[in-house]
Amino acid sequence: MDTVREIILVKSGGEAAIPEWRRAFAEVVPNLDVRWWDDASVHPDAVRYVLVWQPEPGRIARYRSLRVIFSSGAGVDHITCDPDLPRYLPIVRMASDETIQTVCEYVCLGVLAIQRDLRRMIAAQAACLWEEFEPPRTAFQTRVGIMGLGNIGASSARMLHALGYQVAGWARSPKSLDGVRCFSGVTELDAFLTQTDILVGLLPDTVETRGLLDARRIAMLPRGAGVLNAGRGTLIVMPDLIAALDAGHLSSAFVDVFDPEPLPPDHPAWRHPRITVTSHVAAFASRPARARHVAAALAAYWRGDELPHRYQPERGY
Ligand code: OXD
Repeated sequence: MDTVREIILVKSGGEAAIPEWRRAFAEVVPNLDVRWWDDASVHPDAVRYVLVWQPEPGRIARYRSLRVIFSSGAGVDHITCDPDLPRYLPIVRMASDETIQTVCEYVCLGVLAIQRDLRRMIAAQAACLWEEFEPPRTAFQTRVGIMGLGNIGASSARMLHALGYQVAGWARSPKSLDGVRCFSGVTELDAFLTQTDILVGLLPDTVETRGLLDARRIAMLPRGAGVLNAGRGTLIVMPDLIAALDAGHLSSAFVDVFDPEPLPPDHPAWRHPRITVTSHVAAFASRPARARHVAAALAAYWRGDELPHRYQPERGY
């Protein structure tokens, strides 16, 4: 391993987070010099790595000696949307153990909320109403369909399976996962949707996923189905989702990601009685967990191995 302290610029959590990033990196890669994104004393040619969330367009192109871009989030669209991004640079997705765990927790939270009709319980409390009601079905009788079977989708499938749900999954290309009925490609999407009581969106934003869940596909879900989205907001045509809720075709939705974000204050989703809106909070990883993930990727890079969790432009994630 190189003994020179190589510079990593960090734009994640603001300047106030830098001392914690330094402590976290010192534990796992002590030879890394951790600097704040806007540290004026850093010469651009000295920057070897960046760890970023929503870097300003044009900024990364300034670092001519940059070797690897680390995304501080699970997705990379906040980086690849930069028209000036040098396309040859490798980008590593954040897939820390805590990132995966927290999204899976969110998925279970939302699926349970939809299945047990948590919104109805909250509404009853708000009205001081002692309302006893039965859930229409148990987890054993509920078919959950996960769109996106990467690390997060596969782990979510395992957790949901452990809760008793019948789990299916849909991915771009064929997959095989224990206990999960797998569907793939656009040709199998309709069949997957018709057998899904609660749909879980965990897809990245790509040309192929944009607008995939439109009125026609939402109509393929059985009447009374619920929808959860924790991938990217571009997956769902929101007016179509709202129309399906208003028409009673869908029972409820639990949504963490929107297009655009932040969700504008006048967006109907905020006040819709059947939509739970959360503010892109599904994935959360502590700085030490993210530093460990970066350190493991750097160790592979320094050994000359393939970078793990590398973004593949031809796939779009
Ligand atoms: C993301 C994240 O990429 O929150 O969505 O990590």
